[in-house]
Amino acid sequence: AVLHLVGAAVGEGASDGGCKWGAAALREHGIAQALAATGRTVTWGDTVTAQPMLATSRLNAIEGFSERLAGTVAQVLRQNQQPLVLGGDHSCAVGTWSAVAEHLRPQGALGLVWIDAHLDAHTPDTSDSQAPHGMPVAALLGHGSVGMTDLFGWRHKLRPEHLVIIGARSYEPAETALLDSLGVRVMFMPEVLERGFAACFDEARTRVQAGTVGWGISFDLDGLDPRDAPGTGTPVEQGIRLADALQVLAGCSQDPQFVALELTEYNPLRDFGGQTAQAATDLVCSMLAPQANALGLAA
Ligand code: DIR
Ligand code: MN
Ligand code: MN
Ligand code: MN
Repeated sequence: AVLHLVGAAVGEGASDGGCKWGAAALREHGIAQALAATGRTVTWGDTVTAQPMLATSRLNAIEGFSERLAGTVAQVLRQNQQPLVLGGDHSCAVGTWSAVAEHLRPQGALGLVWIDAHLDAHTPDTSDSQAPHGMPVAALLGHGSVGMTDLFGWRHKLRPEHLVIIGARSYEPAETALLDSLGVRVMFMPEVLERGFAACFDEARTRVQAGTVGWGISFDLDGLDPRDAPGTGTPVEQGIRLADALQVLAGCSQDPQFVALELTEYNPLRDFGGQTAQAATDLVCSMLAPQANALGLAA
């Protein structure tokens, strides 16, 4: 399918707004050309921009943005193209995956692998920071503000058994409490280090494919080790190594059930020398390449 890049220019969901410029910086870095060089047909769509000036609060700004991003992604899917959403802070996941769930709904359920140092499972009631980028997992599971949970007029875009989180190592008790109560499978970083990312991703993919009609990956760049990707909104030590991710995720989009990819939390203001832009570019090329080893050889 044609790969359709959608810029999600949102930084208002995080305390440091630098991620708002992430998609534009990746574009400047040449992410589309790199993807085309793997053999994919690539097109750039509109960039969806959060408009805080029109909103009554930060949450309200993200709600309005989510709805517009969801509309854009839904349209890409209706054209039978494959969305690659480029963040932006991770609050963009609400719009992206609500649209994918809406698109799949007539056929069945959505599966999602969530790679992140964080759990992003707060609601406005539990979050100390009140930062919406800490809330998208909860919202997709049906918990949080109605403006984030009920896009397209329905709730529970994601069933707990269709979600796996990999790489978590920074979170609050309210988040684990919610995810525990729902029975979400979380692979915390100690498990990833012990079993290896390959075994973890394999299990995650099997789980999100079971009982679903389509699946995707939401990749928060802070899931990677800061030695490999320092240019993110909130880096946390001891993450997934880039070399492992490149190898394990290579060609994952070739699965006929793979619907969409989202890459978030790239912060160009913290990316000195472009190391993280290159890591992000290599990562999406590996995942979206039409042949499994197109990038694996270079990695
Ligand atoms: C923290 C940090 N749990 C919060 N969250 C995220 O503010 O809710 N950082 N997602 O990237
Ligand atoms: Mn995140
Ligand atoms: Mn994160
Ligand atoms: Mn985040």
